[in-house]
Amino acid sequence: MSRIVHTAAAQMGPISKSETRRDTVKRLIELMREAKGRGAELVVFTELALTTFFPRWMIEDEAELDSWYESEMPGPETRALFEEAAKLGVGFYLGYAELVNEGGRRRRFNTSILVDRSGNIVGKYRKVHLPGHSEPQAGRTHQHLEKRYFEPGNMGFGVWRAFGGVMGMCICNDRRWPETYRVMGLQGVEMVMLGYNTPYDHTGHKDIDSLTQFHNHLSMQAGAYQNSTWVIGTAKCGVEEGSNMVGQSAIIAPSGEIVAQSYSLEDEIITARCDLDLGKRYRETIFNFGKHREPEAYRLIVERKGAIPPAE
Ligand code: CDV
Repeated sequence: MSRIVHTAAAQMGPISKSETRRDTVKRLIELMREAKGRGAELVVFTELALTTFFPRWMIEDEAELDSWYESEMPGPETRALFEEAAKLGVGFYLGYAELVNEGGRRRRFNTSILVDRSGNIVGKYRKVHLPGHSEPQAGRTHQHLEKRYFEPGNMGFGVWRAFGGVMGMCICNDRRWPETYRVMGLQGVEMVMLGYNTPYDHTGHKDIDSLTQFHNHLSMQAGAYQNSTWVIGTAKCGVEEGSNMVGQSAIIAPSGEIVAQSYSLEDEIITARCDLDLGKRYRETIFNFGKHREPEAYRLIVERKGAIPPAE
């Protein structure tokens, strides 16, 4: 049986601070329709796809902060996207800010969901690797306050049987960490979906800003190859409220090769015919984890608290 998933990355250009959820959802629906028209059955939207990237601002008013989060999914403003998905028979990955009452307190997460072709949520992931700071940093043109506005995800890196394969999710900064892919790789993941908002000036070291594009692809291509999985990376990009963010949305095969890439810094659909069986030729040979991984050796190194012996 063929295990082809026609997949689209739905890149978004900037979302302004004043753009309403309703307007943004309209953009997402337009992108979904175009993706369907080009044969896609699964559309990967970006991180925090419903709003501007609000963690670039210091927000002290609680009600104002709450306004950037979703407390139900779907809610009144997002339901149209789910309805359109069911009508078109298209599934999707969507990133958004989640506000939830859990354990008797209000909690905030940077979240993504996987929705099947009937419009039902089949998986949820909460971002583990939160970049940035919890306090504004002096001398920065733009803040990155994810550590202030979100808790680290408490759901681990799950995988879900959907779209005929084993599907996984992560969000933006997670893509730079080998553990992200490996934890899913150990569960047999065949496609990792992720969205990102990546400003060029995120390290504060101007001399390495020019490597931002290189590192974007490097981390996703390495994660794909080393774990025999497809990776679908979708950007929010362009100059959003003065912050210049990288595009380069990409669909990456288990070989590590980029098979589709965006060329603009605007709303743009890219597609690929993703054969989920393609990972097998790596998973069963060079990256046969059962045969070639050496967990005992890794454990010994970790127990020595680092590979480099302390100086005498
Ligand atoms: N939204 C993000 O997680 N952005 C980070 C930047 C700040 C380093 C990223 O990894 O792209």
